[in-house]
Amino acid sequence: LTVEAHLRRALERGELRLVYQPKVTVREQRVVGFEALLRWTNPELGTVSPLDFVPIAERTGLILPIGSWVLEQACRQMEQWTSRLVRPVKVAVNLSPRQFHQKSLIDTIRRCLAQYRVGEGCLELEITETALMSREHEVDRRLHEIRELGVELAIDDFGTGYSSLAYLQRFPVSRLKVDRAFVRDLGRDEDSAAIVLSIVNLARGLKLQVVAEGVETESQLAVLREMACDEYQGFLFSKPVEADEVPALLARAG
Ligand code: G
Ligand code: G
Ligand code: MN
Ligand code: NA
Repeated sequence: LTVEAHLRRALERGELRLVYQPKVTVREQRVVGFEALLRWTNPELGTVSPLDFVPIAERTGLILPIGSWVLEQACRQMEQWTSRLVRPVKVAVNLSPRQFHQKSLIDTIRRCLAQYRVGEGCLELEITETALMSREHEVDRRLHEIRELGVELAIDDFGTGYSSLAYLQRFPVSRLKVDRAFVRDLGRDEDSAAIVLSIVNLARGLKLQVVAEGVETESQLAVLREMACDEYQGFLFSKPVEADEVPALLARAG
């Protein structure tokens, strides 16, 4: 069987799951939320990276049922955590470009929010900068539809898409996520530092939160602290963890 054929059956066979990577404040290293990340383990193929299967899912349209499952699974999980914890847990879910434009997306989100107890403003959707670059008018309308449901929006992989900065002013987004390619060379390469600093300053000027991705070392974190970047994700604090490890991570925070 091809990877595509395996992927076609992955959902019904229960081979997909979500793991969660904490988002942490740069200043106090307090956990403020999690990003849900899809994992696929197949009996024949073993563990397949989303870098390999998400593009196949996107091309074949399988990303639509899979993406709906991801949204629902994240909301179900938030409800479970909320019933066990004192404070509600914020979770960000990645949306593929195709999912973002899918007609039924708004109904799917609405159904998830009706079915599960998800704290106010606790669901966030991450959309890549490149997904926002075409069909400006439709994109703008779609972003507003999502915001009207009380769902927050983040621009993922920011800095890689050459999008017009003018859009940022209009789009109802709350966060920019600095692509980890720029973060990787912080402390070693002045150009990367210049780019990250401009994104942080841009975000501050537009009153957006800014999150650095892929922080692996104390020296990268020190540079981000110097720049007054708001939040970070990365192996330095924690790799993505299984759902049942989330309560302990929240306890470690603070
Ligand atoms: O978790 P990891 O770093 O291996 O993810 C690799 C890529 O796969 C990232 O670009 C990430 O955004 C993407 N990805 C992970 N989970 C999902 C998901 O649920 N939906 C979509 N569309 N992309 C995802
Ligand atoms: O594109 P997106 O931001 O959704 O990608 C998230 C991906 O980044 C996940 O697959 C996650 O496993 C990966 N990731 C998270 N933290 C780090 C890190 O510190 N270093 C590296 N190399 N990858 C990371
Ligand atoms: Mn992401
Ligand atoms: Na990203």
